[in-house]
Amino acid sequence: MHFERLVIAAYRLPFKFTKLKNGYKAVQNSGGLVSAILALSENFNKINNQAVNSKIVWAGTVDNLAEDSFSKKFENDFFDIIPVNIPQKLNDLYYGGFCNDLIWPLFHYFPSYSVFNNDYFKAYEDANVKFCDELVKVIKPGDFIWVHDYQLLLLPEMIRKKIPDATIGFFLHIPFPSYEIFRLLPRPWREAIINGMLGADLIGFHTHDYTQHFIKCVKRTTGFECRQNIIYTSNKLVKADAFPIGIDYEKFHSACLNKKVLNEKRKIKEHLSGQKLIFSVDRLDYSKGLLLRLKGYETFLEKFPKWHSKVVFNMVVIPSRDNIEKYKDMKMEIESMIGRINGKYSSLAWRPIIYQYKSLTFNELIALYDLSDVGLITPLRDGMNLVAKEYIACQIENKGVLILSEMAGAAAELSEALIINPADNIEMAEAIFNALEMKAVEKNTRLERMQNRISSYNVFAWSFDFFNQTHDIKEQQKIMSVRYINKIISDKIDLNYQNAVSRILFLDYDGTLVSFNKYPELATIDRNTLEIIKKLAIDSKNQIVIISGRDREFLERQFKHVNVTLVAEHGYFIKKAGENWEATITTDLLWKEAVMPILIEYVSRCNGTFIEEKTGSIAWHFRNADSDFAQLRLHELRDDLAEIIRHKTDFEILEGNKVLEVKSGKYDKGQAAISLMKDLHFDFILAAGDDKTDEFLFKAMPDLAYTIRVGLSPSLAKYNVSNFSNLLMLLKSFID
Ligand code: GDG
Repeated sequence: MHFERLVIAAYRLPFKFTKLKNGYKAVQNSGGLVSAILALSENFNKINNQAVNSKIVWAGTVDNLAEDSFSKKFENDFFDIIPVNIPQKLNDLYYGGFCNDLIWPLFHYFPSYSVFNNDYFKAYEDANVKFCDELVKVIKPGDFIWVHDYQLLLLPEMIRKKIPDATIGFFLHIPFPSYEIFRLLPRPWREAIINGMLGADLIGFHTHDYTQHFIKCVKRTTGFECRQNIIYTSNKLVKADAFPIGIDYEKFHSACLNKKVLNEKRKIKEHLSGQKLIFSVDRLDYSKGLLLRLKGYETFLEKFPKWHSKVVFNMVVIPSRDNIEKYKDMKMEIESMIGRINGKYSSLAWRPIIYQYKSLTFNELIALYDLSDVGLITPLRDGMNLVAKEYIACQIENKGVLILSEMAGAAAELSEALIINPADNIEMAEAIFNALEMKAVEKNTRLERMQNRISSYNVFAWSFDFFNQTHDIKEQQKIMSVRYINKIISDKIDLNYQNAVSRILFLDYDGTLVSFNKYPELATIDRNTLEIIKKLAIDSKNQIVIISGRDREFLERQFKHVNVTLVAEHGYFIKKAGENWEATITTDLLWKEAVMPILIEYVSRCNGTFIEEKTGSIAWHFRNADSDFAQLRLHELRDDLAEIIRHKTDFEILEGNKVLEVKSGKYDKGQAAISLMKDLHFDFILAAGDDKTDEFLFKAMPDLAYTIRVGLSPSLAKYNVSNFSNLLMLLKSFID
């Protein structure tokens, strides 16, 4: 498979627009993502062996473009630029509102800062639609669409709806929170976000933890099965995985020795006059833990007076959102705390904190990274934190020590840093002391390991990895789709059906003819489906068999007056049309006495589960329980039951869709089906089912049978359909 062109969608375009006399000029920023994308595109062109390099398409918003210029075409040597126009009012509700007043604080574990406003969500949807509208105008077959970050969580699904076979990757740059936080979102928003993201083929996060949180949220929100980071949605496989973003290591490393940086370093050294330097740089934001960092530094000054006059802390805060009350207050608090600490500890010759509220030039930043003895990076939450990696890359002239918060995604990779809890001021104070006192050998060993790691998994390796994994999941989807019933196969089945003179159709009930309901008794058959079954059953060439794990009464109620054969309790009972129920076996059910108390115990040990007792079996349903917790209890329950099976061999365990059933071991759906076909000749056989219990049915079928598994799971069946409505379409085609 070839990806021929890269299409990036991110909230902000990495271009500055300069107004010229007759239009605008777009100047490219030199951020890590831009470099990575350029390298990735080169790789695309190499893989695809293209003579002419195709340009990368980049869609995003711009600040200073006049409205009438949005329809113009902007391009440079590498990019086709698609400016997305989000009118100011909409942007305030979308970006200022849903993104930054809700998702940002919530996903960074500040629920009390989150603002829940219905207008915000509507604006969020509208803005994502605007992105989608612009993108579908330019997307071509063979494109690889890469959507970035929390401003565009709904976009993958929107694109998928318009272009079903598009290749879409999504990467989240901020943390994905645990379900306990995520569930604070109103249910429709939660569902929209999860389904929006699942529109992608591959979903990337910075860490394994964020990936696991996401998977848990998927399970809780949609009920989809997930195995080894693969999510089995109703119509395709989606992979979620960790891709810790890297930096352009060489760019930072080599910059330390460039002339301008050397000049900056000289100026800083003159200013320092031999004092040790602690450095931090962050955007003004509550997630960065600025006040707690000051508290930790103050504790250090208190506990270790020998360092007074010998160390300065250069705290750089990059201006951000300071027109908003919350940020304004935070800035004032920071400045008053700095004033207090400086007031308390300063002397004529020494100020313990040098505070700058401004941006640095690239050269100033590199000089400070290299010269500082301690990098103090202590966010309360951070998706990754690139500053930590850049700091490590820039330790050349003066080898320093990184103190890093365990709450930053980067902590997972930079384990040789001094890892601290940002809320523990004593731990932070001691870490500063240890860093300042650390021997050169230890510093070097720690640095070398971290430098090796981040220089090899750099931003280029990161983007290639993402690209390759997208390719892999696409391949896996292809393998699955070979088994799907497509138009050609369904036409062939239909033709064979029409030509046959004697047919038998075995149809499972739950998940096959009806979708699942929270409570089994509410999963009743709908009128349209029943009409299809009735029409099939009227045809004298047909024998229709409803073959289910349900009890006799339920099936009879659903198919009253319909000319079908009913098989209840997985084959224990059979009722031919117009006849009475018959038991297929005689079995002793004494095992129930031993099993029932165990299942009752598991109902109380796992909230949301319940028992359904039938004549020949007992089922433990866990559809309504927390899926991970239920899985744990399921393992334990299997063990407990295995213990009894060792002594009593007359029952077996059957696992269906979110249900464990204990039944006598002497019958199954396969045997029931065989008994119904005995001594009869059929030239058309179809068997459809959705779970493990139907595998017995598939296994028992002769070669000529069309066996169909509803859903995406691997199966003995010859074919899959993605959901029960696709199966109904096939059945309907027989009578049409
Ligand atoms: C998101 C996630 C995740 C900072 N101050 C100056 C300056 N910077 C540059 C740094 C660094 C970047 O800004 C900040 O790095 P972050 O990691 O905080 O990145 P963000 O884009 O803000 O945040 C974050 C990241 O995405 C990547 O996935 O790590 O967790 O929140 O590159 O060098 N650059 C210059 N002057 C400054 O004053 N020149």
